[in-house]
Amino acid sequence: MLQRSLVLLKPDCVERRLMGQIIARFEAKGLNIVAMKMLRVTPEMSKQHYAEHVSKPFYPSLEQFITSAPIVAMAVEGLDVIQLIRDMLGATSGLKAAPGTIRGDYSSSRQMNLVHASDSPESAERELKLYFADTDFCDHDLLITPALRATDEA
Ligand code: FUP
Repeated sequence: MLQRSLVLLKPDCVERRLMGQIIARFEAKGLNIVAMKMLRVTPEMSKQHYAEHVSKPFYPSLEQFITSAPIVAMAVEGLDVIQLIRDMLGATSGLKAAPGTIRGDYSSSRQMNLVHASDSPESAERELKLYFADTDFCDHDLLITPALRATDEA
């Protein structure tokens, strides 16, 4: 099924100048970036984004981190892309993520794990609204789509 996922390149990714390498992995996989912006997450946005974690002991440190420097937010489109990107990221902690995954290759931290991606269609819908207005999306069919998959796969 064609889906969209919210992907965030977190402050550690921006600071470490890994944005290009990580975006390149999504592009090389054949995924379609349909919205993208750099922004600073505010404490209010952090509490909305991480609503399920706000009462947890690690939340203050997580908020301090996610608001510490700019991030890049992207809407990434593709077939079954929500689970696909989660698989590309690997386990939450870079110490546990398998080699070959983004976190497994570039992160050695549980908090500074470089990239966020939505974990379900419901999360994706909620999170995309937090970062993007309807007018931010640039809908376009890539000319190379016929080279990426068969027509009956869509
Ligand atoms: P994920 O869905 O893989 O991004 O991970 P979670 O929703 O479980 O956690 C959200 C963020 O909180 C993660 F990016 C890492 C951070 N975190 C901590 O900093 N400490 C913890 O003990 C657990 C998670």
